[in-house]
Amino acid sequence: MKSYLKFLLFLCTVLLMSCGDDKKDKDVDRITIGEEGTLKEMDINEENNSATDTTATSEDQDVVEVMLTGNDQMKFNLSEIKVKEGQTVKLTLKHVGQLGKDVMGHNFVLLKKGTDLASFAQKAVEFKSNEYIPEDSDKVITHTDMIGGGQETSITFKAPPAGTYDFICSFPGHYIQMQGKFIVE
Ligand SMILES: [Cu+2]
Repeated sequence: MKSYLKFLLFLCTVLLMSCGDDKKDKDVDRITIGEEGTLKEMDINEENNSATDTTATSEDQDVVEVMLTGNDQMKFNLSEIKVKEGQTVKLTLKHVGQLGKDVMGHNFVLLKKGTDLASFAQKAVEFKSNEYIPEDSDKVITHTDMIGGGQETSITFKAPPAGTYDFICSFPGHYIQMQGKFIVE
């Protein structure tokens, strides 16, 4: 009887031990898989992030595209344009109205800091032959052509030093409604 009991005890112990070992092995396996999985996911994420960053660097920091529209109601779609210092700005002006250039012409004129808009616009009226850009003005940083309904025009220029500038449409009377801030950060 005693040896039979001992044998039972031995069996139980072996069974318990092996059960315990199985559990441990499984746990260990799971942890390993989990860690590997996590590591892989992290690696993939890091690769994706760095790839996105690289793309953002080449596109967003070097060249920025701005789409500005003007309509028959004498309105720009943007009252504020934000770019970063050193960026190359590709600005497209689109006239989404139907009226002609002679009655509802629009342009984009970027003015130097501190330009008095009223006096600049007043002067611009005298320069119809030059699409309302004063030829002798030192206030203009850059400007587009004057366009009419259905037309569009683009200019590419380097963003001026950080600061806040004004942009207007210099067609007679338009600057009152058609003006905005060009912010270089
Ligand atoms: Cu205009």
